[in-house]
Amino acid sequence: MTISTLQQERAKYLPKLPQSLLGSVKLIEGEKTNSVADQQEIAGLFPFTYGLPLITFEKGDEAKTFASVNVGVILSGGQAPGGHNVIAGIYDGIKRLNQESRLYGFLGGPGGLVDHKYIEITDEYLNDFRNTGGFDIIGSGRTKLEETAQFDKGLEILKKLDIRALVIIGGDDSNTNACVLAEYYMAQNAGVQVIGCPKTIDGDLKNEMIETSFGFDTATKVYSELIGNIERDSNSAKKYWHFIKLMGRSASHIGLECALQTQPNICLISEEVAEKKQTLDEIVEYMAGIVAARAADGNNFGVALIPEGLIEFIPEMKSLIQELNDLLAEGSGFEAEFKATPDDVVRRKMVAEKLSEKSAKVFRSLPAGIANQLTLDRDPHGNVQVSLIQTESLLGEMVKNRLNAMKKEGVFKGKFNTQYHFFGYEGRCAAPSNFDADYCYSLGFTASMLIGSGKTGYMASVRNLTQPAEKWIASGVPVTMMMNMERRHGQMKPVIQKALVSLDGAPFRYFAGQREAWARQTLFVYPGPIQYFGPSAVCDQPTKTLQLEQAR
Ligand code: FBP
Repeated sequence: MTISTLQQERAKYLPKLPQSLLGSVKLIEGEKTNSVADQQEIAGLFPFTYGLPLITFEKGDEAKTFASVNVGVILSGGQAPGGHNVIAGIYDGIKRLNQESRLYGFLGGPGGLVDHKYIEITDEYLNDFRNTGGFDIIGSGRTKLEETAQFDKGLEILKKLDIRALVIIGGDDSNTNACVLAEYYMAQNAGVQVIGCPKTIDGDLKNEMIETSFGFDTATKVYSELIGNIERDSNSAKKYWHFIKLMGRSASHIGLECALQTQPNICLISEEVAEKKQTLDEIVEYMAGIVAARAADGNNFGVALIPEGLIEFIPEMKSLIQELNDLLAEGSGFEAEFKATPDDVVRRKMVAEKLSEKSAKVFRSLPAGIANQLTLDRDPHGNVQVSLIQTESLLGEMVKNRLNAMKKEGVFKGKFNTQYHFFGYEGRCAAPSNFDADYCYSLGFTASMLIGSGKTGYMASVRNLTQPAEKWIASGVPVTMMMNMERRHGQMKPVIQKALVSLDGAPFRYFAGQREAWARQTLFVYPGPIQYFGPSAVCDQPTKTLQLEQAR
């Protein structure tokens, strides 16, 4: 395989670990924990893994011996930079426990466990993947592990390979399921520990104990580089408004972080839209107002950031999407009839007739292309696939219409030419930044220490992340601690609480204090590409979000 010169040099990078994990390690048990809400129900559902104590690893004073252990690992869900280093951390960690330990990777995501598809990860195989982006070392997938038949099928192969611990690297849903699996294997006395690792570029798996999910740092730096380049182009040509949709299925952390790094003219935050109960028309009015104000200053150009999940946060769109999800759910009766109808116009008419009056009105008002996109296949969780909906062009078209009307009223005298972009896949497999390379390796290493300590139902956690890596704190957090009960597909389920952008949080408050100036003036910042070698000030900075959240 030919690899780039950068990759050759980057392969030599030795990820940093917290000081506490460098030699022998001591486990400190903290307080017993409670779930963030719904304690009684969750305690009842997880009799074995509820209420476990927090764990911190500290530097130990005596070398311990560990029996060898066979470990399995699964990558679950969307790619995030640094996944390969989590696996490297697990591998090096279990080898540190005992050189005879072995690591097996299940192929193509959780489905690999159920279908018994795996490889053994050896030194030679792993070395080509250290410090690289992507999940191609074993592949990923979105199969949900939630049925006991799947757990039993998985146990067959775990037993066959004598695997005593399984690490599931995933987002909030995958880690919820990891805990359900941990509980089931405990109840079965199966002798298999299950440990989770917090992954997602979306940044929405975070709480007091998980400061950030891995991949968020690298992905937002890649998008910010691209946004900065576009800002500079926009400021050079002075003839386009660039509408940029940014990935993040639900929360707007990515958009907010990129705005903090690049200071665009507009950045919509879905959580604020929901809080203020804004309608689509109000959002369009806000954007058109900024375009007109800049035009009045002679600036017929600008950059607007739009979070991918926006439409689900606009109350009228949310109701519409919920109705569509139910209507088009597999086995709903209507779904088969809908799929058997080839003509889009007829399909839209059929759908509108089944919706409530209010939602039908919204559905009919949408451009045909967007209405079609809203009826596309759902993901395995039954949700609309927001990455397939062109919110950026929906808003661009609507802003254009509004500006045309304003022109007639004499309140807009400028020009409005648009370019559309969607940044998502560009960042998910980027070579991990130093931060993610170190953080991921530390998470994997922490997972192996949890395995060595016989723990199950825990998520690996590494904290104190705005400090140098030596000062990071390696811990284990009981997954049940992060759970609450939520309605999913009509049923109340225990799930890890998703972290949306907090409007009281320091990152949003800082942004809200600056955005008016960023809108009217041209205060773009051009961050440039991620640097892997060079001064620490450019190579090792954590995200602005983390810096603002942890500013003391
Ligand atoms: P995870 O939640 O699995 O980390 O995935 C996040 C994400 O990158 C979202 O930002 C995006 O909406 C989605 O995956 C796209 O999914 P797919 O890779 O299936 O197109």
